[in-house]
Amino acid sequence: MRTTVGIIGGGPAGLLLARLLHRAGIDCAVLESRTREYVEQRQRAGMLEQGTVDALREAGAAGRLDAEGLVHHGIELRFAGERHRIDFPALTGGRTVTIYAQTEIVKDLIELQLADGPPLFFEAEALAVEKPESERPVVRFRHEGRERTLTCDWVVGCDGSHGIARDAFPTETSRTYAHDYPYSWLGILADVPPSCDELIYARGERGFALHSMRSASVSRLYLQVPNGTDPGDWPDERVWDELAARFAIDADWTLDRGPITAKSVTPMRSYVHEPMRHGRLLLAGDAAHIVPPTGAKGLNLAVSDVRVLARALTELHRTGSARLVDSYSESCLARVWQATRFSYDMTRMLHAQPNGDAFDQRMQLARLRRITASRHAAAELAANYSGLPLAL
Ligand code: RFL
Ligand code: PHB
Repeated sequence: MRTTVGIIGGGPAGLLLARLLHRAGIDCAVLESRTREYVEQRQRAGMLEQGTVDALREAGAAGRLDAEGLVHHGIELRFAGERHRIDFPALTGGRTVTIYAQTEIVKDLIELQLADGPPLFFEAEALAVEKPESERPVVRFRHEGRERTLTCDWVVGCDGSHGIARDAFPTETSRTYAHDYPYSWLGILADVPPSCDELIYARGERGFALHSMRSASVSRLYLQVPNGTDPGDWPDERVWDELAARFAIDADWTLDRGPITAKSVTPMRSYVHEPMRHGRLLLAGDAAHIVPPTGAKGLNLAVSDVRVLARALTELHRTGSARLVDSYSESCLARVWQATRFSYDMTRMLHAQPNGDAFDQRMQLARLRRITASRHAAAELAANYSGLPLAL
């Protein structure tokens, strides 16, 4: 098989890139190792920056997002028995964020892709990228029990944190930076209307909790738990009791309970792979970087990478200029490190340190009090959360 841009991975990064290239008249193909059902059900992100919504609109993939997405104007911070609202439009000159599940973005993009191309192969597992330094890099993959090859002008690794594209980067010129946090998140989906209009980030001695949502009738909630936690040790009653205790604030507020339909544990990690390009192989999304979910940045970063990359490949295709392809890694990494810093700061400020000392706790409270007391500090949080501008 032969294509111009071979894309490994049919998550949000790979699917959106395929859409943007297709609209620019660039030939591409997507290889996805899992089944369609699996990728459409994988529960993950939900909070979209304005730039992510704009990118999906540009790709012609925002019909349902515009109809069903929930526009949010702020978040609530809860700590030390207090609640404080961070008002995004007032602090950022009008920016908002939107709640729309990653599962729905993936469904929308797959439907478009299967309707009018480019080709998307499920259960097509990439095994290796060969000759990335050459003019014609090759992806070796397994599909329907046979080993096959896809010869490309460019290969893009959108194959997530466990992908294989990174393995084709030479160790001498690659560097990885990683940080593991001493806690995980237990996430649940529940068939119950959210107990709040906006997301609540709650810090307390029992640990962090987050109240998010998927729709007017489905809630998404998270609890900080120790690494290695087995979801089986958390029967529904225990989850709700713990959430209620962590969000408890005053008699006016109660957490509504309902049937839990999904439960899973995710470890928290920061990871950056530099550079994001080697020869004719480029990385985008979780394949190149992971952030802990506290700042809601992972999916948004993946979309930003893909926007920059689609513009770069389009310019190359139309004018022959490799200027934007050459600056791709550097321009993405500047934004990636800012999101890595913000996610790290939010995570450290809101989670209980296992065996944390009293000094750590006072530092967390001092940070939170600075944000709630100073318009300047709140504006800094709002600017990062709602999304820093995309430098192109
Ligand atoms: P994905 O979504 O992991 O997709 C990669 C795809 O590549 C496929 N693949 C392969 N295909 C072929 N051959 C191979 N050898 C392959 N190896 C892998 C995989 O099957 C998969 O389909 O990466 P992508 O596209 O870069 O997207 C990144 C996002 O999924 C991720 O950053 C976010 O989900 C992170 N995240 C959040 N991000 C936000 O912006 N806002 C949020 O509110 C938010 N909340 C979250 C999150 C992630 C979470 N978890 C579970 C990690 C909440 C959670 C709990
Ligand atoms: C979610 O809705 O899944 C979500 C929202 C905000 C976060 C993380 C996850 O910070």
